[in-house]
Amino acid sequence: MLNTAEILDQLARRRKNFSLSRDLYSDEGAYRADLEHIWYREWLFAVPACDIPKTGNHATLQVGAYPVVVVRGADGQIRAFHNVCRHRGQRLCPKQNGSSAKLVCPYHQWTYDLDGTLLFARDMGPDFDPSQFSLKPVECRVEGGMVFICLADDPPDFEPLGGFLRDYVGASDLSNAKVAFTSTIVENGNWKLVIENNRECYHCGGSHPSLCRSYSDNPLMTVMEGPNAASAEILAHWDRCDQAGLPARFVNDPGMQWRFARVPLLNNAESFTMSTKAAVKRRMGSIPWNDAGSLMFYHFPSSWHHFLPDHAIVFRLLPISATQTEVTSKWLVHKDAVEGVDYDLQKLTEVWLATNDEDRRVVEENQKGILSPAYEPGPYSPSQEQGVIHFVDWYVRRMMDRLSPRPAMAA
Ligand code: 3BY
Ligand code: FES
Ligand code: FE
Repeated sequence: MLNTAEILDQLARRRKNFSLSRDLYSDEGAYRADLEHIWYREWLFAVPACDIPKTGNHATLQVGAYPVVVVRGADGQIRAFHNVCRHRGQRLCPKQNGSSAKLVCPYHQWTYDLDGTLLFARDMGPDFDPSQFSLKPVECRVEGGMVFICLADDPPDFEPLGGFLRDYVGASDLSNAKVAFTSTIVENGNWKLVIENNRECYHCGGSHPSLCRSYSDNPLMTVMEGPNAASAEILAHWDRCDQAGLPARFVNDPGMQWRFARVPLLNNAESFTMSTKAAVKRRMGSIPWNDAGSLMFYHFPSSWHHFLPDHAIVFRLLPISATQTEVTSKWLVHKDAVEGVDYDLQKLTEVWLATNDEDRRVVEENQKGILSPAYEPGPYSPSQEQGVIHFVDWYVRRMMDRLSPRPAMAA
């Protein structure tokens, strides 16, 4: 297991524009450092707010060692808490999704209000002060209908991401959406391999026959230079969106942690379906046309998303171990769309269920090859894998920043 100095050394010696060392994709020490310095410190996408639409609805997620619960309160507010009972530490809410008027611990029934206050604890004696035993809060922000959490006590600034979420994702009006389907899979690969694979479409032609009916594998769709620099087709799409007041132009974090861009699909395809036509009769939000393309949003380290005219798909990854990653996908549709009438669930989900499984296999084979003593880091394609380079550069910068010894404070 690598120690901090050895991890720093591998990060410092990595060859620019090449894949990382085997250890950084598989070693237990490197994995623990990723948790400590990335996963426990960054904002993480948790769920779309419409996953918990009503008071008492909650959703859980496991971030490394930390179980977290996200709850909709009686005031409509969404809050996040450590999902750990303040009595003897039972995991409070065991299910991925649940609903209850109060949060009741399954062990000895300590009962918490939806705002985390301890309301009731049986037979705790006259000196017991329940106000000392509220659930521990987790930082939580909701913008554009997307819930983000951060485990750090001093989270990084959420702006300007929040403003772009309001504008770009706001156009899909997730407050009037519902979750039509959730899929959770485990990929036997390091979380960084899952992101790297997502950040390029060099593999799409060879791996994704159904996605390639509607999604162009032209790397210009995935990597852009700026709001006024893209292919003629994308620029024309942005002009058209501008005229309709639909946020579309490429915008990115200078540090490349996140990016938004609305891109056209292939040959005027409407949606990620086998027919390339819309899967849902009712459009979401204020999107004016069926061929408005996909608003692609990614945010390191934990999510990428597609917002289409007729539905949206949000993807969340969470590390499970050095070589295992959970990927949860949720398909969102207008809240009044009726399954079997306005959409067919199979037609809505089949392309990305297949794509996720194809990506799982790619990632698992990638991990197996990397575990070989014969593996050595290989070069990324400058035209096809620019998005991967952005991610790896972001990761290495963050880790080196946070792992580097700080000069001692003056006494
Ligand atoms: O879903 C995505 O965002 C990425 C973009 C390129 C490959 N993959 C389909
Ligand atoms: Fe929760 Fe005992 S551990 S009530
Ligand atoms: Fe893929």
